[in-house]
Amino acid sequence: MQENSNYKSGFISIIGRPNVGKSTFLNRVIGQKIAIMSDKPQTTRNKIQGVLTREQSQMIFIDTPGIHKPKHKLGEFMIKVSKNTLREVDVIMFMVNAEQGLGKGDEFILELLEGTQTPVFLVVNKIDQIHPDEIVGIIDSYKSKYNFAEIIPISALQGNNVDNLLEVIEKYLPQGPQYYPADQVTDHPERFIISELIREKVLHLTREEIPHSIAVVIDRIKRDDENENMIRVQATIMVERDSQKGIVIGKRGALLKEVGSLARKDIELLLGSKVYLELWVKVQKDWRNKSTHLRDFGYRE
Ligand code: GDP
Ligand code: MG
Ligand code: K
Repeated sequence: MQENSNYKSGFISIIGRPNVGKSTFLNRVIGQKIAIMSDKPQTTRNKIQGVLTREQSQMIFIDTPGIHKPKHKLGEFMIKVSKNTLREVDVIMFMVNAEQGLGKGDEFILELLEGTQTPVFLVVNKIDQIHPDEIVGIIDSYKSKYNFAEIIPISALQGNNVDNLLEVIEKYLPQGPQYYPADQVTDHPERFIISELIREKVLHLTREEIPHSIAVVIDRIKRDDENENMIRVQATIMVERDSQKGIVIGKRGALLKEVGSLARKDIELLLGSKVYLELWVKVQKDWRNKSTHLRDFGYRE
């Protein structure tokens, strides 16, 4: 976890019609590894597409299900999920294709964005395919439909202006911790289950004393260097207040110890290996503001 108080972190939703270049952009900024992730079938859950860790910020790019295929029938539920997600991210990147005009798919998305308080960036991609003089006209056609916070032309394929886009996104992120270790580029299914197991023990052992606003962040899952039959799991229990920290730790650490011992047994069953579990407790104010996403990513409200 980053302790630097100037550190920024937040969620960015990339939306846009198919083939505008969303995956290409993510691959460019995060790396080839996530290509497979983003082509998985859609579910109703928001999922992380990639985590970009920079010197002063961490950007968590998330998928917004239900918004990528506007031609398909979307249930009310999917639309609601999308709208909730869009309301709660820090930046929405609306990506369009400079080669094509504003189409029905774009209009559908702009309708969904209506009334959203979240800043929306118009990202005009594939500028390598057009003459520079054409950019203004393309931008104007979109500008007349929506009040964008920023308008940024890029080429995801060639990399033009992508660094600038990242700089601007960074400006819009709130102060926050580095949620993910720097070497983690995508989410890990086991991570979610492990965080749930730990959280469940905390809630069980503290009963009513701790509201459900605790969250568990898995900092690391790693095979032990010396003993290959042992997996080391490091996790941080995030609480909102100092008083809650005291409750979770317990008298002389007794409660935390019990949480660790019960959770470790479950994690050993899950991973089929001996586990060494290290737990920390950290106070993170305003945690709940981000709870909706975090719930989907293994940090539950
Ligand atoms: P997605 O459906 O929005 O994820 O789009 P993809 O990232 O899969 O890109 C669709 C196609 O557009 C691919 O063939 C990409 O190589 C191409 N593409 C993406 N970005 C650019 C760009 O900036 N310039 C050009 N010329 N092609 C691009
Ligand atoms: Mg894609
Ligand atoms: K937010």
